[in-house]
Amino acid sequence: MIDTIKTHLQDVEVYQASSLDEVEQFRIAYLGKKGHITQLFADFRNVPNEEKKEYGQLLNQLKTEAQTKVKELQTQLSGSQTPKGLLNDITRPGQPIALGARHPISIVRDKVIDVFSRIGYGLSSGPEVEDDWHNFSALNLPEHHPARDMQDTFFVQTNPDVMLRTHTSSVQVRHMEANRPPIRILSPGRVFRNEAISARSHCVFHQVEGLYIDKNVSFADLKQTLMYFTKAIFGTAEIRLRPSYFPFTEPSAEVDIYWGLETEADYRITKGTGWLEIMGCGMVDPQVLKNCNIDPEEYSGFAFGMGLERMAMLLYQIEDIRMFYENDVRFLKQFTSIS
Ligand code: 2NL
Repeated sequence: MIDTIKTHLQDVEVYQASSLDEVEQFRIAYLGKKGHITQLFADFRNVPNEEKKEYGQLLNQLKTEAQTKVKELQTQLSGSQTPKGLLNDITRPGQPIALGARHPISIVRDKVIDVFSRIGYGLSSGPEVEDDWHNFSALNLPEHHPARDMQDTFFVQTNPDVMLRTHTSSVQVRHMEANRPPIRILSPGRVFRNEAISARSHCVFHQVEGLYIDKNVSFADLKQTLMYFTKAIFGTAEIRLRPSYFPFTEPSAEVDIYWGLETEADYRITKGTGWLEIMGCGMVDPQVLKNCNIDPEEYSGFAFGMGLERMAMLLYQIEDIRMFYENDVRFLKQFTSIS
């Protein structure tokens, strides 16, 4: 019986495994409930008295060595060796790569561009630092209009003729100056207002404006275009045009869509009316056409403007405008696309 233990001791000493599975088999064979060592402990009572001492010592030694061996092999095989084998496996599936996500403002802007491109609108861009003519005067903003005030406009180097554009209408003025009708353009871009930052407003935000000028363009054309647009973006063509005022359009209107009153949030968003203002629009004021060398007797047109932050907040249920500019990846990772 002592010889059996000695044989096991040798076997354990030389044992090598090439996988964790093999080590587990080894552990069960020696240390498991029905393993050699358990069995040898059970046989202890049958050992002749004079051999008991040596038997006990050797058996304890065997147990310790088997346990050490198992630990050793487990550490070895769960360390560098397993991955090395895997790395050599060319059939192994690739590791997922963390991808960046598009910014919600970019997603919404591109969606708006896509919707209008399908009815013939092209793109126009222009400078963010503007002069008084393109940002204000050509657009019929009278000299003492509040929008011209220091309170609302960022002037550059205190020069009253150099400012950050307060809307992308300035781009459309430049486009009209440089092109003959028919004109069908969108001007998306960053605009600047000297406003306190809050959950609802920011001093830098994004706009898309649109302009359509041709012979016989009517208010009915404007309404149809808006219905096509709201259907594509918000899924509803149920709109109403509320009379409003802009210095550069006449008549002017605010566009509301019927948002509905199904949830508590709908009551909050629509102030209990079910209607939601999404943009402003109007027929281009004849004086603005004249300012851009377009004859208002021959041509007419409409224009509209919307805030992209507002659109994105409605479409993605974002409560605070500041989220757009903080670049918190936990926020940015959430946006895929809008249907
Ligand atoms: C709004 C309202 C609007 C325009 C923008 C425009 C441009 C030219 C001539 C006439 Cl060149 N109008 N743009 C017209 C009406 C409304 O924007 O609420 N924007 C966020």
